[in-house]
Amino acid sequence: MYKNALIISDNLPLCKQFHAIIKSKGINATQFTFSTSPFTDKNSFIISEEYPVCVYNMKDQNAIDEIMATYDLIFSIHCKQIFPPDLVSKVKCVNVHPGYNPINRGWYPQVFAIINDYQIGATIHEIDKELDNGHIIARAFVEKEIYDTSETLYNKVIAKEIELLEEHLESILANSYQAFEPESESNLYLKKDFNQLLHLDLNEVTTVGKVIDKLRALTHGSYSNAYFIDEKSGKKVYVGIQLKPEQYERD
Ligand code: 0FX
Repeated sequence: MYKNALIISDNLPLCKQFHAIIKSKGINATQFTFSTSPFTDKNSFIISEEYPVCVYNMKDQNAIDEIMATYDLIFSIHCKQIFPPDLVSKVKCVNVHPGYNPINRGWYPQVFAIINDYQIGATIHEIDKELDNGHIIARAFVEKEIYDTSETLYNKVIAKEIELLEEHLESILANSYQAFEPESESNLYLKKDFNQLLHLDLNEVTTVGKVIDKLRALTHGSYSNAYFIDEKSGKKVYVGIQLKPEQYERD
């Protein structure tokens, strides 16, 4: 049984869910510490009174040394920092990934799943020296619909991540799970690949289907993603899409 687990994250809602799972299962053989990256304001990252949040910068060797000396298990729950090789080879590090590995490795998986018509889901895996690549502890698909946007699909993936955590947390803490190697066929997208999608070329010749797919892949709540340039002002004009499947009423 791992005794001292560190959770490092830049995603507050997910950490709150993680905290709720610990509470609901009454786990007390493992001590948990929550932390963020320097990217996130720790003062607004409030989980509960009993869990003060610290900050770890993975580029700071002193922080890495402290982590290695203190914790025997680390969870990355949407942590925006890359874990250094030294850390992942010495301490068990587990990542909760919003994609189905190895189909959806990397950044904003649901965006690329819509654009490329890949299946998608969620994965809990061990961290190795490559991105979203380690042995798989648990994974599951979600249903992707032709009317999903990035946001609606993301919400299904997050719900699946929470389901997987609920199901597998105890076996991870007890180190009693069976992990397996991911298949070799994989897709990896980075932040720069997402950024390259954003500028819409008004003269591009394509199909209506591809335009709809691109716009729904880039429609996510209030984020300003896809844009074209207004030639008159030189300003960006942001574009989103609304998809409304017909509601059937049975006689
Ligand atoms: O925390 P997270 O959901 O996850 C992201 C990556 O997708 C994941 O692969 C990585 N392991 C993790 C560290 O970071 O990211 P987020 O809360 O910044 O964004 C959530 C969704 O919001 C994202 O999937 C797409 C959408 N989004 C986000 C931003 C910042 C946009 O559509 N536009 C944006 O500018």
